[in-house]
Amino acid sequence: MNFYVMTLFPDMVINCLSESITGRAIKNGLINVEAVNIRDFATNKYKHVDDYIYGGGSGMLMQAEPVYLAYKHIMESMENTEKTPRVLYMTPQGKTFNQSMAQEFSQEENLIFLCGHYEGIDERVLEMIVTDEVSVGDYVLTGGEIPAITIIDAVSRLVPGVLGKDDSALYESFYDGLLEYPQYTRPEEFMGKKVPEVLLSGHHKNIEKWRYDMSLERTRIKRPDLYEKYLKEHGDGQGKIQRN
Ligand code: 4G1
Repeated sequence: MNFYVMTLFPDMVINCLSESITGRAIKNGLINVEAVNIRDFATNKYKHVDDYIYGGGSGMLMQAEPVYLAYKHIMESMENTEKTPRVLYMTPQGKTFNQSMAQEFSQEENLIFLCGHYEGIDERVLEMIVTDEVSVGDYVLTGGEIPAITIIDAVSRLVPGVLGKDDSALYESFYDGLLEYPQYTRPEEFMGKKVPEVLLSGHHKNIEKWRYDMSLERTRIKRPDLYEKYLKEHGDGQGKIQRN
């Protein structure tokens, strides 16, 4: 899967995603991340890509032309363009990103991200190229790069082969809409605090039930919104954790 990121800070994107599981996936050729520096497409000799905002007010806006040229460059460099790729504009005006959007995006072969800075981007180029407006939540940021990195991380781990055998526990959390149950590793006792007895019993049925009960209770207490959604989708909580 190919991710293209249009940004004024390409190093920020590449450096983050070159670490950890996404870094391994890049090395293994399972995903490809290309950060395209919008500044490279400035046509003036000072390489500026922003200007004052028509109608007044404070701050600067990213200009349409370099964004459009960066987009054209990506489209021309692309090998398989039977299907025009989705262009995700990272903006607080977008739909809040969630796991089902991650699943949907992971079906695409190419995804293009557009990251704003300053006060945002000239509306005209957005009208021309953006297919989806996506937000990662309601707070003020300095740019769209960290949201793009967040989405690439969440989507990448759904690409077959990206999660290795030792990462497979990561599959479990959130898959059926519940929070993770409490987990423990060695030693059996830490500063007087013991690992719950059932987990040492080797009784797999009891362990599974304990984990399910803890997941359910933890979700009810910490995330009542997710808990209500889970009950609507799975009935009264008599079911089992589904792993796939
Ligand atoms: C008004 C948050 C402005 C921010 C209201 C989540 C935030 C991109 C995101 C802002 C951004 C609120 C995001 C704000 C984001 C232009 C450059 C927009 C940075 C910018 C709640 C600044 N998910 N924010 N404006 O943060 O890009 O994707």
